[in-house]
Order: sequence, then C-alpha cells, then structure tokens
Amino acid sequence: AKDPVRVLVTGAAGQIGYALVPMIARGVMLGPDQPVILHMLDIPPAAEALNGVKMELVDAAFPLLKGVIATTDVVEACTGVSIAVMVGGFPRKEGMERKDVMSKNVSIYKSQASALEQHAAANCKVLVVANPANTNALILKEYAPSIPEKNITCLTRLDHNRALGQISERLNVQVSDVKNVIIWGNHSSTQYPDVSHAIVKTESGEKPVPELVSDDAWLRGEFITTVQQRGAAIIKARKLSSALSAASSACDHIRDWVLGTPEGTFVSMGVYSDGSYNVPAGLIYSFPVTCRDGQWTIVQGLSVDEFSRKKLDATAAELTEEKALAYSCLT
Ligand code: NAX
Repeated sequence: AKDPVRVLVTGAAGQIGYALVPMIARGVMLGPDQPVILHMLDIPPAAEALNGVKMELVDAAFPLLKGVIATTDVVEACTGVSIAVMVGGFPRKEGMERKDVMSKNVSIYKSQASALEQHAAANCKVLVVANPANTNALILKEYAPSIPEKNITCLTRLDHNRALGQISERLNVQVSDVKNVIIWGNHSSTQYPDVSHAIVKTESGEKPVPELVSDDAWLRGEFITTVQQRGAAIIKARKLSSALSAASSACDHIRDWVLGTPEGTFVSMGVYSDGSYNVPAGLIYSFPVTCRDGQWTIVQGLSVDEFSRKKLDATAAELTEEKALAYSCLT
C-alpha cells in the first residue's frame, strides 16, 4: 500500500473547503489508491466550525483518510505537507477599497509562504484558489524563495471547465468530448477564454470547435462574456459564490499536475510566466499546459491571431497593475 500524502487545505471551514475536503478524502484529487492525511487550517473565529468539519470527516468513515488535523496554527498546518491548496483569504466586502483587500491578502500570503517554505515537504506543490488568485500566488512565490517557482500555481481550471461546459451546451455534445479550450491570463473578468484550438470528438474524428460552432460573433462575444461573468451569475442565483465547481476544479488541477494530462489534451493553469507568447515574465498567468511526471509545461507554438493578441495583452496589463498594487502593500 502507498504511504499517505499530507494535503493542506487553508480556509477549510469555508464554503469551498466544505465541498473540497470530502472530495480529497474520497480520492478524487490524488486517485482511488492514494491514502491521504488532511491538514485543515482556518482562523480562530472559525475554529469551532472547523472542528465540526473534522467531526463530519470522521463520521463519513472514508477508507482512504488516514488522519485529520484541524488547526488554527499555521506551522502545524504546513508541517510535512506535499500538496497545499490555499483557499483561505480575505474577501472583498461592500465599500472596501481594492488596495485594502489587497493589503490584507498580501500579509496573509506572505506569512503562509514562510510557513510553507520552512515546514512543508520538499517539492511541495501549491495551488492558490483564494482571490486575487494570480497575485496571491505571486506573493507566495516571492516569500517562499526555496520552493521551486514551478511548484506555485493558481486556479483557472474552473474557468477552463466553464468554457468546456458552454461549448458542450452550445453544440449539444458531451462535455467529455470537448477539449483544448484555453484560459489566458488573470482569474478575473479580463481572462480570455479562447476556443481557437479547441476540438470536439465526433464519430467522424476530431473537429475544430470554431468550424462546428461556425458563429464567430458568438465565439468572440457572448461565449467569452458568459465564461468571464459566470462567477457573478452563480452568486446571483445561489446568493453564494461557486463552491462545488471550484472544489471539483481544484481536484482536476492537482490530479492532472500530479498524475499527468492525457495524450493530446491540454488544460489551463496559472503558472509563473517565462515570457512564452510574449506574456511578460514574472507574472502568474494562465497558460495552456500539459503535465507529465509531476511537471507542467506550457504548450508552445499555438497560433495567436490579432483578436486574441489584444485579449492576451489586456489581461497581462491588468496583472502587471495588480502586481504593482501588491508590491505597494509590502512594507
Ligand atoms: P469563504 O468565505 O466561505 O471561506 C474562506 C475561509 O477562509 C473562511 O473560513 C475564513 O475564515 C478563512 N480564512 C480567512 N483568512 C484566513 C487565513 N489567514 N488563514 C486561513 N484561513 C483563512 O469563501 P469561499 O467561498 O470558500 O471562497 C474562498 C476563496 O476562493 C475566496 O477568496 C474566493 O474569492 C475564491 N474563489 C476562487 C475561485 C477560482 O477559480 N480561483 C473560484 C471560487 C472562489 O470565488
């Protein structure tokens, strides 16, 4: 039998945490033969609720779950973890300035970076979910210099999956037959959902999505805005933000990263830019990637037309500005 893997979930008493921890305990993230020990972190006001989540995990009697730590101590939470899913953060409240929210998150991600750097397992893989996800991940990277930069990522897989879902509904095909959409850039409303290279599996082979949809106005208009605004639409309908889809996508992100993407399939991940596609280096930017042997690689050589170029640049500009704002919060 395999040794258990320690998985950290921060903000585990929150909505996404509540959906995510049972998925991890069931093997959705690391596979049905991989035992896990869950490390759940939250802040003192949520300590009692966090303990309630722990009680439910015990009650669910998950065969793969070999232990649960529920704590408000960041060092205890980070010790020995090989996977860290950072869901905890400071939410933007009505009337708050962007700079104030940024400043709270910068200080959270700065201190959690140090704890991970000092106490996590060597080669720990980090996924930042909490918003502003790309910039929180960048701060974490800056303050955990001994963690390889390739190990620090942010979640845009939910946006990717939303794009697959929209194409599948539009074409009336199974979502599992659609692949290779791309989310470029920031996990914000400037993200660019791109189907230029997406394909659908049909009885007569693989077909390009733009050819099957054959409606450029929709692909360059409503499709993009629907994916960009989907989070807001969920809040409007549920009076709460996306949780089960965020949790499921976080599992997809880690699973593909650790276990690999299928041959011929790429997925979207927010990763440290090396300047590919003329995206400024030094941003955490969502790119199309393939994964193998626990490492992601940016897919190279995809054509980028003029329409796409503008969108890639606009979301990069927003990230550059966010980065400057985050740095201005550092003291
Ligand atoms: P909740 O407010 O339900 O939960 C957040 C939890 O984090 C709370 O329990 C809170 O006590 C805890 N927390 C706050 N500060 C902490 C700290 N310093 N250390 C540890 N825990 C801390 O929010 P939820 O709906 O679960 O969303 C969590 C985050 O995910 C938010 O930042 C949200 O904006 C972000 N999202 C990101 C998505 C993505 O695709 N990247 C999509 C879903 C989601 O909107």
